[in-house]
Amino acid sequence: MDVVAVDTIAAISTPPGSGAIAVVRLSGPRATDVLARVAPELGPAEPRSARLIAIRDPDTGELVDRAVVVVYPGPGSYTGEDLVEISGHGGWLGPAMVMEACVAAGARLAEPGEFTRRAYLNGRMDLVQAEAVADLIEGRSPMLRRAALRQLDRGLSDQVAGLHDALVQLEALLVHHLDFPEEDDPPFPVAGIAAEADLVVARLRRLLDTAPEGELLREGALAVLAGRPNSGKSSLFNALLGRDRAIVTEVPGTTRDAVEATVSLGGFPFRLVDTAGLRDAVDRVEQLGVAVARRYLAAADLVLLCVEDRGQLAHAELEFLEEAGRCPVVVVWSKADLAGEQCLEMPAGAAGAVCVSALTGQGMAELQALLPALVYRGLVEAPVDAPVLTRARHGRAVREALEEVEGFASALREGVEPEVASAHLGPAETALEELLGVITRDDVLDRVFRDFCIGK
Ligand SMILES: Nc1nc2c(ncn2[C@@H]2O[C@H](COP(=O)(O)OP(=O)(O)OP(=O)(O)O)[C@@H](O)[C@H]2O)c(=O)[nH]1
Ligand SMILES: [Mg+2]
Repeated sequence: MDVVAVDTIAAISTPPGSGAIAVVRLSGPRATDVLARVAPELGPAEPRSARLIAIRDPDTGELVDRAVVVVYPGPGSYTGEDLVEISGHGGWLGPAMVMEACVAAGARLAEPGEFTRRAYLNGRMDLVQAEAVADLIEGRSPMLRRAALRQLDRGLSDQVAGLHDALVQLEALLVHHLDFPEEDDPPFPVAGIAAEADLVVARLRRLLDTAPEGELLREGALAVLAGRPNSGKSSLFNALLGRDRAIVTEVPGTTRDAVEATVSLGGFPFRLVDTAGLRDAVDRVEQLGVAVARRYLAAADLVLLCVEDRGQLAHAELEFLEEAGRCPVVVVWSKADLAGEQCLEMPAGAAGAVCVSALTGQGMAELQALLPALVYRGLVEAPVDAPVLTRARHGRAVREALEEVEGFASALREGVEPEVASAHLGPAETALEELLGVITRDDVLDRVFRDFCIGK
């Protein structure tokens, strides 16, 4: 655990640059002292009420800015400590000067995420909620934001805490069983305890099932456009993005390098990649492009195979579908405006097939609805507020708990002494406690807060 925070920290909490307002935040035991030094005319400040006041250099008394200040006394503040917000004029210089004044008055520069880290250390939120704060700031898709807001509201925390309670309850049943005099029938036969454990296993598994898609929610699913040269990949790429990002020409082999852009489809994040048309290129640059395309394809979460020809699928395309197994491949019958309604049936091995015209927009809505359904399956169907595991850390902890409880249930069934079987429950509880940050090592904390911006 961290040592008790004694420093008073300061940071500019708004993004740098021109803007109407910039907020400098102070937190720590001396926050109000620092404020008194940079705002000498303030006098005693009423908690949580806004005052317009001159901000001055504490050494020279020179006017630095006029700002609105609010004092949030601990322990009811965001950080749990005395917290001050100084909302001054935005811009390149002003906020930095207010910040300098605060440092001259005794505050030190905050590290990334240090405000939220203090909130966590002071019990204002658990680790899962702190992570949600980071996702709210960084998240670029509506669905991640929704999951993060729900997580901040303790959605995931409550679920994990509930599972932890269930484990404690299992232990209690076991103790009750062991305490019972041998001559009587125990109220909780071992088989009954094993059945209770199965229920916990099922709950843990349901939660763990959200992990692969939940993690994609943070990173964006890698959707790669592939197909023969001139099949309309770049046109589709642009149509999905809603802007002309990739070059389109009638010359086969136009795209040579991979072009990547992020886009939100149905609220779900995708990293869309346009690639060089797959063929045995003679041109050296194009050959390299094809190699890059293949690397992307190997890592893809989803492939959009653009096919212009309504005749037979080419050998390479068929081969491609056969190899696909690892991730879903959607066949996009491209240039539908030229081909009319003549779309083929879904080829074997494809996860879907849609007739699309990047030119007229025909089929685009259908395609845009299909893609999230293929990649984010469970999340698309799940109730809006269902908690989601969005980080590898979450998945590891829940998997560990799951394996231990499974071990517990099967040990009981195999006739292992209940005292011995119960050794599985401790580690399962610990895994969930670590997930919530009830017990946490500093290196885990460092990793969680490393990605925060300064001032949060
Ligand atoms: N009529 C019509 N033409 C299209 C459509 N999509 C693409 N095209 C045309 O087809 C040609 C090739 O389009 P691109 O999008 O560059 O195809 P590509 O697959 O990226 O080609 P490469 O990068 O060379 O592999 C261009 O002349 C486009 O204008 C469409 O939906 N309808
Ligand atoms: Mg192209």
